[in-house]
Amino acid sequence: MIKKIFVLGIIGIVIIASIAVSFSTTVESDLESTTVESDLESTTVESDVIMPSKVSRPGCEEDDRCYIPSKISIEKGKQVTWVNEDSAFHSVTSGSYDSPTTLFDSGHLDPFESYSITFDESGIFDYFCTLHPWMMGQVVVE
Ligand SMILES: [Cu+2]
Repeated sequence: MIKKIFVLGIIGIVIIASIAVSFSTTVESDLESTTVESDLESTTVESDVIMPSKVSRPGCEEDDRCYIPSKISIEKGKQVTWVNEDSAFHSVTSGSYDSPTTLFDSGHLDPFESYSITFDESGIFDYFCTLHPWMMGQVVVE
């Protein structure tokens, strides 16, 4: 009799343990799926200006499409976000290739990397890509 109770007890523990294990895996997989979702959200950065594909070769300057749009007008205090949609590195660097300034410099942006700056002063800000001198753009802050 005691042996029977003991065996039943063990079976009970095994059942409870397996329920607990399956419950915890459910929780884990839920956590994983939420992580994946938030990763997807973080990759969709809202861009104001993009570097389109194939601008690492000269030619885009002919129809002003190295940065799209190549000229953007914003209000003072607003932010501009650039997204590199090309498969090559690019930069957003203040000034021009012949006379760069130290106002801002994104450094080399990886494909699909973004860069944002808030403009607190009005003015016309030229910028270019340090890797591709023909890539030029302008931010007009009003
Ligand atoms: Cu470039």
